[in-house]
Amino acid sequence: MEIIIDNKKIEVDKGKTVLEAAKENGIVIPTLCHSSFLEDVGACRMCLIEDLADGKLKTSCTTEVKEGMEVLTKSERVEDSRRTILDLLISDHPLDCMTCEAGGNCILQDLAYHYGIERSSYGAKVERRFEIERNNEFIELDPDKCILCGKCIRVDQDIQCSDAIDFVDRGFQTKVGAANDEGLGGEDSTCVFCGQCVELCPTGALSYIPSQNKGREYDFEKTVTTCPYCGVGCQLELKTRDRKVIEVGSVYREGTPNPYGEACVKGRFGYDFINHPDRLKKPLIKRNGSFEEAEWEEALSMVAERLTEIKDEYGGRALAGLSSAKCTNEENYLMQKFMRAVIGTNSVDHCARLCHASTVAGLVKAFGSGAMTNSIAEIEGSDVIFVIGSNPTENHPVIGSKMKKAQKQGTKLIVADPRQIELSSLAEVAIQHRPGTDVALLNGLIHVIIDEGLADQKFIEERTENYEYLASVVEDYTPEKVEEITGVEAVKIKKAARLYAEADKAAIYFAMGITQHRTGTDNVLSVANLALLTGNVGRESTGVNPLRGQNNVQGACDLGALSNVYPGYQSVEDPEIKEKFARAWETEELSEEVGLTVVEIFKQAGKEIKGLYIIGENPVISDPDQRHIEESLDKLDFLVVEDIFLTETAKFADVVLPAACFAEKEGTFTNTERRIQKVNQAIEPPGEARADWKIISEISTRMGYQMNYDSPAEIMAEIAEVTPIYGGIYADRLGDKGLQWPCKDREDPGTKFLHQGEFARGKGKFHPVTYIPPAEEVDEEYDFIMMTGRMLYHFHTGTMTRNSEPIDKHEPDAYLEINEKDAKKLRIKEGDRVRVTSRRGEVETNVRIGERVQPGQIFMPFHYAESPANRLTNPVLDQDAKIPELKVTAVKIEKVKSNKI
Ligand SMILES: Nc1nc2c(c(=O)[nH]1)N[C@H]1C(S)=C(S)[C@@H](COP(=O)(O)OP(=O)(O)OC[C@H]3O[C@@H](n4cnc5c(=O)[nH]c(N)nc54)[C@H](O)[C@@H]3O)O[C@H]1N2
Ligand SMILES: Nc1nc2c(c(=O)[nH]1)N[C@H]1C(S)=C(S)[C@@H](COP(=O)(O)OP(=O)(O)OC[C@H]3O[C@@H](n4cnc5c(=O)[nH]c(N)nc54)[C@H](O)[C@@H]3O)O[C@H]1N2
Ligand code: SF4
Ligand code: SF4
Ligand code: SF4
Ligand SMILES: [Mo]
Repeated sequence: MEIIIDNKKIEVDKGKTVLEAAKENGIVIPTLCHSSFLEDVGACRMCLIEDLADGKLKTSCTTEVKEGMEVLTKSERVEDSRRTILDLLISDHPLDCMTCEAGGNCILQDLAYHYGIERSSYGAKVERRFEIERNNEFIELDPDKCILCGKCIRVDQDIQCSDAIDFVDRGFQTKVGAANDEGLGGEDSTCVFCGQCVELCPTGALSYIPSQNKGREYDFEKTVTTCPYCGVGCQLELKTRDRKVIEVGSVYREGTPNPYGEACVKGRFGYDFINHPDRLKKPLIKRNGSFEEAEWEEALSMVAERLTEIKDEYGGRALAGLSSAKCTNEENYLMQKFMRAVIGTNSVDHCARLCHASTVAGLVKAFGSGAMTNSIAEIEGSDVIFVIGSNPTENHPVIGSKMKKAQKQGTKLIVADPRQIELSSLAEVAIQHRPGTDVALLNGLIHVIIDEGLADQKFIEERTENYEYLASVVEDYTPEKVEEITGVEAVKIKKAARLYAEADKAAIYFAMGITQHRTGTDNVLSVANLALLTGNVGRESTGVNPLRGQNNVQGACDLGALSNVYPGYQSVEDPEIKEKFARAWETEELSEEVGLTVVEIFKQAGKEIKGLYIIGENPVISDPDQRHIEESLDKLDFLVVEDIFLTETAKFADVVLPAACFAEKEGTFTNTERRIQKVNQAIEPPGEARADWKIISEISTRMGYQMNYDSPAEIMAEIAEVTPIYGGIYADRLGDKGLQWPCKDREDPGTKFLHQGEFARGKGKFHPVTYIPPAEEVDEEYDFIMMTGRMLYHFHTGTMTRNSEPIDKHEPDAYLEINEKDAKKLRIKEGDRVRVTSRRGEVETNVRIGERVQPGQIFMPFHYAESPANRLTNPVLDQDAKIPELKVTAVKIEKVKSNKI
């Protein structure tokens, strides 16, 4: 339709608001309470316009366009009203703009300046009416500066879905407040410090508590880049000054994993590690048992010489490399190329082995591709979401929020987790099965679906194979039998089965609760069976979605940092593929023998393996059976560790090389939905630290294999040539929102969801599996089952989050979760210290009592070097995927010391 704004004719779509129409046509209407992705409430009245039809002033954010409508956005009446509104707003607003944290980043200040209002004509003396709330490490609220626009509340409730804040209604004393008005850090507060409310606040009412003298918004340089923590791949804006990251702002961009500027506490506040004084700044060489600083030249030559010596003496297979899911795609590509083309071994692996190795093994068998089938943006469209062995609100928080949003809008959740996680409380069916019984549970669901005729026969006939075999194997798994194995009531199993099978679009999301078992691959196959049975693959908002963990674990796998495949999952055992890479890389070193995996490398240390090159991994804390890992590292002839900190692992090294972190280099990360996104350099590396791709190239060149890349873009171009799924990925094509593989050539726009019409392997294949119990079960001595995993605030071995001040202050101590009933039996109270012992070792930690875990089970995060969960874990492996059983360990618990407080 046609309307006239400020005497200008404008074409506009029906259903738009006047504000939107104006914005689309470059006409600026000031707003305070509006945001393009939040519901408009017309609260601030700054966006007034004059409607010439009736002469009335209307809020443009809530007024829909009408054919032939004529409005003025800057008439005298409009501008006068705005001035009056601002005057009023400022009448009780403290005018400490000179010292206000929001200075330079305050819409109210900008508007007051624009409308020439220096102080309120109402002459009110601004007195403090409220206390400033600062009872947490991250965010402060100064209610006196609040103009009650409600943006913070809307983003908290509608996007973040934490329902942490609301108006606390006391008439004139109305303000924004958290639970019981006890502040965001209050005991009952549900705030998770994502910072989205701060980002949208148009004044200084909500602000970040700066950990340093941060300066003004206009002093900052700004660089958009990809978050270095989890696989969601949020886009973040690094604000920097004097070579330091000072603050992390939101990026609002359609088509990214976080279009509404979403983030979690780690992405938002976990940046102090970048400028931490302990960052490695110079290479270190160990002499007589202690490290000495060295020049790059000496360190690189030493690494090249020692690796060459070992290779000459024992052959390339005596060396192994661990690549890094923290590093870029380009760096992972170079690392595996170096190990294969220069050293001559396929023993290059990385933490995916401890993570989703079983996913890749299982899904390749079932579908032909191991990646997440669908995209993050499709979450909202699912009718049912089945979350099994994944705790998204803590570990993929932006995805967790999207699930909560979907649930608010009517999507039904099924959650299967031995613990009661946050999503369990929102679930239509919440299942708490015994750890390690997932195959039985999933077979039970499949049994009910077949039994009740709820399977998708058409899909099974047209698109799958091996169904009959599946049907015969699950016949045994009656709900009653499954109840015995899993501890889940038969009626609940039936209810979950019906809910999932009867949905039009049902999606499964899973992670470590499924993969980290000696039956990890079986678990994944069971998940795939369930989806195939009901036709929930190859369509929008359905699928089998492994949530990938590290920021670039998807990319590290894609680019061949795995001991059995070249980039693009091309088998090392296939002679033709080997030939192709030998030609492309101009080398004769390539081996057709599958290399050793992470855990196997340590098992062979001192035997088959003499030297190890570790980039960006900290296995002393992250691998199972710590004592064994330490002994293995000791047995090596030569260890080189390339990291950003002197980690527990680096301490064992002969040479330590200082690496640049994500904020200090260029490249790309691939997120969980297969989206390749840019990593942009914001600051220079500290001291003499260098980007990993440069370090690998230098070592390679010194070993006689030239690597002379000018930039990561040049490496990406080489990747595209040898990696069909990345065939169309070039740095210049990535733009603002990246590209999702498979992307075969420069014209290919990438792929939103997989297996549409046909599976990557042709037909989807059912793989019936039978239930095998975990390797360790409780006995008289070890009478608890310990699960290990993560919590919201910390990341893995803590090098990043525990070196980020506000986060570490908020969550300083190691702990385990135990059920109230067990605590009572053991006579332990909250905060008591206990000793946890397994067949492999013991640790001490503090107790958190609650109902998150069931009796007989405990949960321990593995983030804490002082109480390392992996001192206890069992290195038993899944035979297919070689993933260790990190989720089930038999332990005993003894009280050591009472909590004094
Ligand atoms: N805050 C934070 N976020 C992270 C990380 C981090 O360290 N910290 N790490 C990243 C990485 S690399 C990864 S891989 C992901 C992991 O993300 P998740 O897989 O979500 O993390 P976990 O806490 O290891 O395990 C998930 C859940 O599995 C449950 N579980 C335990 N045993 C079983 C079982 O036998 N069956 C089932 N069905 N469930 C079980 C646990 O109770 C837990 O809630 O997180 C990523 N995101
Ligand atoms: N008990 C138990 N153990 C587990 C798990 C579990 O659930 N339970 N989960 C497993 C899983 S899923 C995973 S993924 C692993 C993770 O295990 P790791 O990968 O070992 O853990 P991180 O702490 O992420 O290690 C990353 C290292 O890279 C460094 N780093 C960061 N950025 C850069 C960079 O740009 N360059 C270089 N060179 N280094 C950099 C960091 O300082 C850190 O030392 O842990 C596994 N271990
Ligand atoms: S920080 Fe996040 S969770 Fe906390 S109140 Fe603000 S939007 Fe809500
Ligand atoms: S705190 Fe900020 S965003 Fe929230 S209502 Fe007040 S002014 Fe608006
Ligand atoms: S959800 Fe993941 S990617 Fe996003 S900010 Fe948090 S840690 Fe970073
Ligand atoms: Mo992981």
